Amino acid sequence: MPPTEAALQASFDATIAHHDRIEPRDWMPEGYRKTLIRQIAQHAHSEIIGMQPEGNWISRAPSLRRKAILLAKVQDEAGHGLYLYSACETLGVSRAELVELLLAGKQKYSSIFNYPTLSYADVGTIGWLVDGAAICNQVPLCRTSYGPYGRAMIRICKEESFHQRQGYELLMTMMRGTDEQRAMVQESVDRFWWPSLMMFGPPDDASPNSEQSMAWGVKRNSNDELRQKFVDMTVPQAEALGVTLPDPDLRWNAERGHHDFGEPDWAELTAVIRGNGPCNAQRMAHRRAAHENGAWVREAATAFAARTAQEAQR
Ligand code: BYC
Repeated sequence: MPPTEAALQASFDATIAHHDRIEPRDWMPEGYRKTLIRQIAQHAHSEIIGMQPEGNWISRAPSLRRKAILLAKVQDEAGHGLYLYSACETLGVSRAELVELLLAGKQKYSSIFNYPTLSYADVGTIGWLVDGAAICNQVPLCRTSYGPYGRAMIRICKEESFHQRQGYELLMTMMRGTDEQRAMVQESVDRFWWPSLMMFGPPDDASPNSEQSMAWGVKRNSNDELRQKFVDMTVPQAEALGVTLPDPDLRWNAERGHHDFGEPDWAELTAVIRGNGPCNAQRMAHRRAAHENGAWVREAATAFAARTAQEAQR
């Protein structure tokens, strides 16, 4: 006799309680599957759309060395998108469907990629702050309860750490340069600081998904916990770099053992998520055009696979 739904649920609950992994063929509640598809797809789309702001500078890199580093980083992001789409496909949805959902505006991508990159210093700042925030958020996801997602995150995190370091090294080099270069770095940090804090999502009391996602072990920490960790990690790095973080309320709180910091503009995050950030329309138009221009590659690959299969049968 097949196990009852209650027995399946009990076995799922026990796996979660033991911090063991759920694997693709295991029974899982529909809500868990939907939450994973939502989060992993959003993450995959973020990696792919995240290639645009930095890709914008590949042809204008200031040296061969910088160009090689930036090319490698942007290619890594394409790879991250592919690992994540593959992890998501194990949940019974195809990559083509996920891309359609993104293009139809039914799935999201990270707010951070809706801000423009105005100078080469932004390549460094994205590495330092955006990849730094990504690492804070993603290292705990290596222990997420869904096996394929956790395993994809391990590899992604290793590469993110190279991304963070190349950004910091670029900014450090610029800070050792001319007054003009130092001013470029400060101006870039001023623009990216608050949007980086928003990457962690809304505050815990306004985060509709956190409670259930944490109960399922999909998320291991709350949005505010990770935001605090990021601020604590970044302040000494900013001091070593010689830049000021644009927050007058930022100070060490000895009692809490953490830095206090100002409130991000949550109305701005909501607007950007709803599609009204500075670059949303541009990012989606570019993504749509790339998808349409790549149609012949998908068709050719499908035809080739069909012919190879036919020949193998013969
Ligand atoms: N931007 O209940 P909440 C990268 C949405 S890639 C847009 O707290 P949750 C990189 C949220 O989806 C970085 N939307 O949600 C790549 C939800 O809407 P839905 C991407 C956001 O899921 C290239 C609603 O707001 N990282 O690092 O519990 C180059 C309510 O939020 C944002 C990931 O995707 C946002 N910032 O927590 C360089 C990490 N924040 O879906 C770097 C994996 C919230 O209900 N994802 N929303 O319609 C996560 O850890 C979680 O999904 C989040 C949000 C912490 C982002």
